[in-house]
Amino acid sequence: MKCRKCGEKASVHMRQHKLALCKAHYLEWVPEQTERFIKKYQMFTPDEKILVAVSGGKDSLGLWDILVRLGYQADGLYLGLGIDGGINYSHESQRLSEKFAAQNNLTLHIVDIEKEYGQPIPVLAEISHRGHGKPCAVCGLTKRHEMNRIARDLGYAVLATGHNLDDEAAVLFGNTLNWSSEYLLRQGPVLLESDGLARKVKPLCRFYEREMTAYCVARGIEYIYEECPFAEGSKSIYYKELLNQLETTRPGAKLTFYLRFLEARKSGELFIEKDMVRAHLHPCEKCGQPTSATGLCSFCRTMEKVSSVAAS
Ligand code: Q46
Ligand code: ZN
Ligand code: ZN
Repeated sequence: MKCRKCGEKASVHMRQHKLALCKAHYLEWVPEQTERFIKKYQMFTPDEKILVAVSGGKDSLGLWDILVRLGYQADGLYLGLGIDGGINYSHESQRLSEKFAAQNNLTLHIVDIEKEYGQPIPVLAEISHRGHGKPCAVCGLTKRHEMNRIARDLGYAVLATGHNLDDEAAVLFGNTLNWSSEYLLRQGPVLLESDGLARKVKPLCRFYEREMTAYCVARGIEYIYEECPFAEGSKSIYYKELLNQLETTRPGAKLTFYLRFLEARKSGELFIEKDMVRAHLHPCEKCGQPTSATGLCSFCRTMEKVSSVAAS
């Protein structure tokens, strides 16, 4: 297979685009495409400050690298979750995030959940009895809360995450199986700012996971290969496997599934947005972030529970 641009030996072949590229042209193509998506979905402009949620994995480090190469003002945020899982997961992912920031002279904000809230995520989950023995519910809640808090406190207009097409297609698949219209309405490359929350964007949402791996390898970015140990056996991994089977026989199926959804939603074929009753949001009495609950938001309620158990 030859590179479409220069005729040299191709190193990456993207069957869904019927496109093969050599390493040098692939490293140009990825940022060009990202820039195209940023503009198409009106994610942000060069004068907006972007906070990239960095986990030490290929997607978030790849995203940070691409945004900086494109000339955007992008700083990183690493959340220390305190997850070990026998592989020193948090420690290793923090080390690689810090290494990337130092090598590229970038600003990385670090929030250590244990220092901030007294316990690492697995213990917070255990004490609060949320999530049926898995820390993911408390972890997700905490990550969202902390990302919003840091973005607001440090004045970032936009919060960027490294979700790729495989992630987005798996979420879409799950939401479609359940016909979760509320979630389907909110899923997309951009979630606009509201009630003091920063805009959330996913600039990599049209790249396959393996394309991000190829990008990081070609760029020489060192990233953590292991997934969080608690991700094992999750529904999203199962959905990804199903979609990969589909993709093997029908190259491009994942991309079509996601893009057609975005088109259908935009054209109003799927849901009539104005008919959806939006929950009334007001600021949490403790942290000020918007919530539909009365009094405290679910993060603050969880933390109150943790401190009352710890005090008893
Ligand atoms: S939610 Fe669950 Fe992830 Fe948190 S505990 Fe690990 S797997 S990191 S995306
Ligand atoms: Zn080439
Ligand atoms: Zn709160």
